[in-house]
This record gives sequence, structure tokens and C-alpha cells, in this order.
Amino acid sequence: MRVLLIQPPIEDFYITPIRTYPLNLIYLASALEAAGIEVSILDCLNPLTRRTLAYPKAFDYLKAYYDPNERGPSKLFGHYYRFGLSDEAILQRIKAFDPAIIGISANFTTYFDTVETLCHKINKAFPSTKIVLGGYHATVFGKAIKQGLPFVDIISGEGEAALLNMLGGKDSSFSFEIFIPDHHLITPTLYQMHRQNMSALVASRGCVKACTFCTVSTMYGRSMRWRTIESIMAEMRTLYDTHNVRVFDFEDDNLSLNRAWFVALLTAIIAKFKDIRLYAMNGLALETLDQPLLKLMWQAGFRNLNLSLVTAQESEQERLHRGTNNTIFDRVVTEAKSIGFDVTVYFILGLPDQTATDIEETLTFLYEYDVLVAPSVFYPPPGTPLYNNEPWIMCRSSAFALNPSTFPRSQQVKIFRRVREMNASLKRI
Ligand code: B12
Repeated sequence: MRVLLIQPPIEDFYITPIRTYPLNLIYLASALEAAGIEVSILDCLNPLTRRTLAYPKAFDYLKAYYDPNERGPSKLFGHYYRFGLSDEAILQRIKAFDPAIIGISANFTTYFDTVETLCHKINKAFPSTKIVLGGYHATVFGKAIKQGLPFVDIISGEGEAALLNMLGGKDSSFSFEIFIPDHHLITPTLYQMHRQNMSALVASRGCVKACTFCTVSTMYGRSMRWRTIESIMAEMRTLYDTHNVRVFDFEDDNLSLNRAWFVALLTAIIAKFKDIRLYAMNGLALETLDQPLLKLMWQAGFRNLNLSLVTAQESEQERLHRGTNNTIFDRVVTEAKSIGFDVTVYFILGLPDQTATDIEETLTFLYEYDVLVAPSVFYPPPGTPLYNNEPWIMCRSSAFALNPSTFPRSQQVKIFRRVREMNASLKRI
């Protein structure tokens, strides 16, 4: 039985190319291979291609804000693109591999229309091929998906054991803590940063924080599991020796929460690798960091920190269950800068009930620091109390989905542009 796992194309105004490593499919493929099943990965996003599309009807209102001909630092977005292979090219790849089962990642609610169209085409061209969808979107909206795509199977939650079970693998047990994913099914040179091969990995799953705008608990619940240091070292060793990887990006949701374990991880990395660069691009929780830990991170190969403040209004931090505050922020950023880190701080622009004055407060606070300030435009987060049945396509930052009279979209866009200009003038980008 042959299984093809697909990372689908996405359609949006932009993409973040350095973070499109198909780690979800690598986990699934390794688990299947360990059970003796033949698998292939079709990463439609790498090598990355793009084609300009007309704006979808739902985004007509964005033409007032996005100009493809605009140049300069305050430019937001212009064209709408399809990033990745065409459906026709995907169908050809499917034909060549001739799988009995196709697994497609449906992580993103906002890009589900692209996945849905692809499923219809696959079903038409290969009616006897079973299609399985998994990921965040599939987990939250399984029932609704089945209404439009009655011929697909849905897997909710983490996929390894469930997929093995569905396929009747020899051994359908999967233990995240000791599992060592094998990255051999992808081409390492397609994923690069600093002109070196780069890999994403996760050392833990889940997050104990309860930030109201985050959907991670819909997949992993509110508890955390940590991998053994040995399994992480073994994965990194193979990536380093066999795939020539020198840049490692931990995509964990709360990498530094378990201090003793994180210290053990960093200590092991320092002992085993001398010339690697580490990132935690998904962000680090401020309250878990202090000077000794930051020094250890520096020694291990971290040079940049992605920190998320969300808002500098302490009442809002509490309301959003952030578990951090400005005093902690001040301490961590001061310590990090004294060690030499480049720091990027994220805040959310356009949270429900937020006003322009609230944002000004956050910006005034942040501009006291020598940091790059990065706005994350709020999008309705599926599966959380902040999701109010907005159309799926709106669940993305580039949609500036909320347009309340108290903080109209036009003002949100204006602030976004100003932050971009500020960053450019400070030569921090
Ligand atoms: C890395 C990442 C990205 C990367 C892309 C990664 C990729 N290759 O697709 C980048 C940076 C590009 C990205 C972008 C966005 N992201 Co993002 N991203 C993540 C992040 C941090 C990690 C994903 C990951 O690799 N995890 C590790 C792998 C091993 O785990 P996994 O993906 O969960 O896979 C498991 C299961 O989901 C399931 N599974 C997954 N696929 C499949 C397929 C099959 C067939 C089966 C059976 C099972 C299955 O099994 C896997 C193994 O157990 C997650 C948060 C998280 N912790 O997961 C958010 C997350 C997936 N992103 C999210 C969103 C919304 C976005 C944006 C659309 C938001 C925005 N700003 O507009 C943007 C798009 C912007 C753009 N145009 O680029 C949401 C999705 C929620 C939703 N329902 O839509 C998440 C959950 C973040 C959150 N905190 O809420 N993202």
C-alpha cells in the first residue's frame, strides 16, 4: 500500500518562505515508514513558485488598502498569489506515484478552499483513491468539512497513531517523547536560511498557557509533553551529518517553560554542536526567561529572540491570560540586549475591543527599547471563544478581518504602515 502525503499550496497576499518546512508530514511519514508502509511526501510549497491571481470576491474591500504598484517601506501587500504547484501539476504527481491513500494537511482554516477544490479534482481523477484530511482545521471543523466533501476521511488531533490505525499498520503505537522523526523524504537543500540547510523541529508538544487568541489547545489540549534529550540529539545529529543542516528552528509553543529540561537540552547541544544557529521562530514565553538561561541559549547558538508581548496594557494582558507583564518584559529585554541578542517583539493589532489609543500605548512602550517591533494583525481564531463564525477565508492576518466602528480597518492599516516605516527608519530590518 502506497501513501502520498501532501503539503498543499496556499493562496494569500504573502507567505513566510523560511517557515514552510513540512514537519507535520515528516512526523506522519516517519511513523508510517516505521510500521513498514511505503510513503512519499509531496511538498507543493517547495521549491516555491507563485502565480498572480485575481483577488477573491471576499477580499474586494482590500483593494482600498493594497496597491500592487506601491513601492517603499510602508507598502503592505499588493497582488494576491497562489504559492505552490497548480492542481494540474499535483494531479500529475499523484498519477506518477499511484498511491492507494492520499493524506492532505488541512491545518489552516483560511486556506481550506484551496484544499477543498483539490480534493474534488483528486476524487474526480482518481475515484478509488482514499483521501484523508488532518490538522487543525480538520480537527475543529470535521463535520462541516464532511458536508462539502462526503468522500474524504477526517482525522482529528495528532495524526501519527490515528493514521496508522486507519491504515492497519503492523504497530499503531506512537510515543512522541521517544520518537525520532526521519527527515529523509524531503530534499534538504530546498529549505535554507543564511545560505545553509535549515530544518524545523519540535522538542515538545502543547502549551499550558491559556491565551484566548491561540488555537493550539484545539490540537494538543492544555498540557505539555517533552521529548527525551536523547531523541532530540539523535534527530539533530542525523540532520547535521546526513542532511548538512546548520540552522535549526524549534517550532514549539512553549520551548522554555520546563526550565530543568530546557537547560538539559541546551547543555547537550553545547556539548555536541559547535557551528549551528538556533531559532525559536514560533516565539518564547517572556516569563520563562532570565539571564543565566539567556546566556546558555547564546552559547548554544541562539542569536535572535522572537518574543511576544501582545499588548503593553497590563489589564489586557490579564484579560487575555498572558501570564506575563511589562516588568518581566523590561527585565528580559534588558538582559537579552546586554548579552547581544537581536530581539523582535510581536504585538497584536486589532484585537476585539481594542482602540487606536490602546495601540499607541503599546507602541510608546515598545519604542523605548532597541527592538524590532512586529505587528501581528488579529484574525478570528477557530476553536476559541474569540471565533464568532466568521467565514473561514477571513481567518488570516492579511484580511484585516475585524472592522469595528471603535477601531476601523482604515486606522488599523494606517498603524501597520507606520510601524513598517518606523522599523525601516531605525534600520532594523
Ligand atoms: C510553523 C507554523 C506556520 C508556518 C507554516 C508551517 C507549515 N509547513 O505549514 C508559517 C509561518 C508559514 C505559518 C503561517 C501561518 N499560520 Co501557522 N503555525 C505554525 C505552527 C507554529 C507550527 C506548525 C508545526 O509545524 N507543528 C509541528 C507539527 C509536527 O505538528 P502539526 O502541524 O500540529 O501536525 C500534527 C497534527 O496537526 C496532525 N496533522 C497535520 N497535518 C496532517 C495531515 C494529515 C493527513 C493527518 C492525518 C494529520 C495531520 O498530525 C500532525 C502530527 O501529529 C502552528 C502552531 C502549532 N503549534 O502547531 C501554527 C498554526 C498552524 N498556524 C496558524 C495560522 C492561522 C497561520 C496563519 C494563517 C496566520 C496568519 N498570520 O494569517 C499564517 C499564514 C501566513 C502566511 N501567509 O504565511 C494556526 C492554524 C489555526 C487554524 N485553524 O487555522 C496555528 C495552529 C497557530 C495558532 N497558534 O493558532 N504557520
